[in-house]
Amino acid sequence: MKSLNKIPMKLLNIIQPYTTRSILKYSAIIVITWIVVFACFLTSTTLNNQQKLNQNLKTINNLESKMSNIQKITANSKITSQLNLDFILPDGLTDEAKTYIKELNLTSPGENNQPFHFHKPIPAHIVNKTEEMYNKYGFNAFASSLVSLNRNLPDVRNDVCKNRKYRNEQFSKVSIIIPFYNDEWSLLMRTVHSIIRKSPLHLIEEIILVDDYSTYEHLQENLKNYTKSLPVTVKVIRTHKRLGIVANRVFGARNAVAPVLIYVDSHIECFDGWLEPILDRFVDNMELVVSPNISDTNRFNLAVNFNKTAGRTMGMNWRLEFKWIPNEVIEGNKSVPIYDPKPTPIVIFAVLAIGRKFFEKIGYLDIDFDIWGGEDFELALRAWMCGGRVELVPCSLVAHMFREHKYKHRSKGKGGYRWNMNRIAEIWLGKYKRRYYKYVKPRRRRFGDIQERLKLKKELNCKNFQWYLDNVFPALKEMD
Ligand SMILES: *[C@@H]1O[C@H](CO)[C@@H](O)[C@H](O)[C@H]1NC(C)=O
Ligand SMILES: *[C@@H]1O[C@H](CO)[C@@H](O)[C@H](O)[C@H]1NC(C)=O
Ligand SMILES: *[C@@H]1O[C@H](CO)[C@@H](O)[C@H](O)[C@H]1NC(C)=O
Ligand SMILES: *[C@@H]1O[C@H](CO)[C@@H](O)[C@H](O)[C@H]1NC(C)=O
Ligand SMILES: *[C@@H]1O[C@H](CO)[C@@H](O)[C@H](O)[C@H]1NC(C)=O
Ligand SMILES: *[C@@H]1O[C@H](CO)[C@@H](O)[C@H](O)[C@H]1NC(C)=O
Ligand SMILES: [Mn+2]
Repeated sequence: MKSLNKIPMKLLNIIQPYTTRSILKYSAIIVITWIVVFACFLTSTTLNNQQKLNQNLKTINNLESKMSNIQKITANSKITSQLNLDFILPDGLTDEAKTYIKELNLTSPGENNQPFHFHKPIPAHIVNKTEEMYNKYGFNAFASSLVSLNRNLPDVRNDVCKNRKYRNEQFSKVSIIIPFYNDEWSLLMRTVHSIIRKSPLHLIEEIILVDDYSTYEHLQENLKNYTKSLPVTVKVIRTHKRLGIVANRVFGARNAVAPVLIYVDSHIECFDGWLEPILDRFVDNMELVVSPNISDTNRFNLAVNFNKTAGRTMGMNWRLEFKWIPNEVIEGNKSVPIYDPKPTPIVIFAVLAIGRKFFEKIGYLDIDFDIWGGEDFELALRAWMCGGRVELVPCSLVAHMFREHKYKHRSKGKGGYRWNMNRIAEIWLGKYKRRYYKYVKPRRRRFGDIQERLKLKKELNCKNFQWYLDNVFPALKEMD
C-alpha cells in the first residue's frame, strides 16, 4: 500500500464543497421521469417500424430475453437507436454502489463528463475505501464504481467530421481486441459498453477480451456469464500463463476473424461516430495502421480532457520516448487540412486499427519484447519501413485513461522497457542506433537474440531508417 498522504492529496483535489440542494434533486427526478417516458415512446416507435429489418439473428436472440419486459421484439427488428441500447445494457450499478450514491448525496455522478467529486465532509470510511481502491487499481476505482457503465459523453465532433460521408457498407467488419490483466470491473465494462453504444453494431464482427491470466475472482466465470448477455459477439479468451501484453496482443490477433482489427485498451471510452472514419480508411488500403484522436480521461475525477491533443501529432525523440509534436513540425511543407487523415510517425496501442492480413504479413509484434512498453513504436516503424502506412484520423475520437500503474508486471530478468527499446534500436535504427545510445547510455546493451527479426526485415525487403527519416519523420533529424 502506498503511504496515506501521497495519494489522497490528489484525490482530495476532486472534492468540492457540498452544494446540492434537495430542489436540485427533485428537478432531476422530474427531468429523468420525462426522459424515460420520452425514451419509451421512441423505443416503441422504432421497434414497430418493420421496414428496418436486420438478419443478424444472433444479436436478436441475445437481446430478446433482455427486452421482454420492455417490448417483445420480432426476429426481424433492427436495433437502430442508442436509446434502445440503454434499455438493454444495464447501468452496472450494484446495490452497494446505489447505497453509496445515496449516502453521499450524489446525483448521476460522472454523467455528461461532469468531473466526479464528493461533497464535504467526506465520511472516513469513504476516504478509506477510495484510497484502498486507488492503490489496488491505479485510478479512482471507487468513483468509477458509482458511475453508470452507460454514462453519456458529449458529442464534440466538428461539423466537418459529422457531415462527412464514410464508406462502410462496402466494407465488412471489425474484430475489437481488448487485452486485460486483473482490471477493475467497472472501467473494463464501461469500455465494452461504450464500444457497443457508440458503434453501428453491424460493423462489429466480435469483441475479444484477451485475459492475460488474471487472478481476480470477478474476471473469471462472472465475466464470461456477463458477456453472454451483451448484444454483440463477445469472446473471452485466456492465456494459460502470464504472457505480457505484447504476446497477449498477438494471441488476440490469432483468434480474430474480421479483416480489420482494432486494439483498444481496457480503459477507454468511445465518442459518437468513432468507428466509421477509421473503417473508411481501409476501403482503399488494407496495409494500414490507423490511430484515432485520443483524449485523456482524468484518473482521479474520470472527466475527459479534450485539450491535450489539439493541433498535435504523435511522435518520439531519440531516446524513443513518446512526444506530442505540433502538426506544423511534423508536416513541414506538406500541411494537411486539420480534419483530414494524416500520416503520423508513430502510434500508441491505447487505440489502433490494423489490417489483419497486413499485421500477419509483417510479423505481428516482436514477442521477445519484455512484458510492456514500446511495442507500438516498433509496430509503427516496421509498418512504415516494410511497405505500409500509418495514419492519424482526427475525426475519430476515443478517450483513454493513463492509470498510475499500468498492466502490472514483474520483468522476468530481461530488463523491461529499456530492453525493448534496445531491440528497436538494434533491429530498426541501422547506423542511427548510435544516436539512440548516445542519449540513453544504458549500462549494458541487453536486447536478446534478434536474428529472427532481422531475417524478417530482409524477407520483407524493408526500407532503412534513413528512408523513414527522410520521408516520414524529417523533424526527428533536428531533434535532441
Ligand atoms: C447528505 O444529505 C443529508 C440530508 O440532506 C445530510 O444529513 C448528510 O449529511 C449528507 N451527507 C453528505 C455526505 O453530504
Ligand atoms: C481503513 O481500512 C483499514 C483496513 O484497510 C482499517 O484497518 C481501518 O480501520 C479503516 N479505517 C476507517 C476509518 O474505516
Ligand atoms: C454462470 O452461469 C452459469 C450458467 O447459467 C451458472 O450456473 C453459474 O452459477 C454462473 N456463475 C456465476 C459466477 O455467476
Ligand atoms: C481546455 O481549454 C479551454 C480553453 O483553453 C479551457 O477553458 C478549459 O478549461 C480547458 N479544459 C481543461 C479540462 O483543461
Ligand atoms: C481531438 O479532439 C479534440 C476534441 O474534439 C479536439 O479539441 C482536438 O483538436 C482533436 N485533435 C486532433 C489532433 O484533431
Ligand atoms: C519546402 O519546400 C521547398 C520547395 O518545395 C523546399 O526547398 C524546402 O526544403 C521544403 N522544406 C521542408 C522543411 O520540407
Ligand atoms: Mn492504456
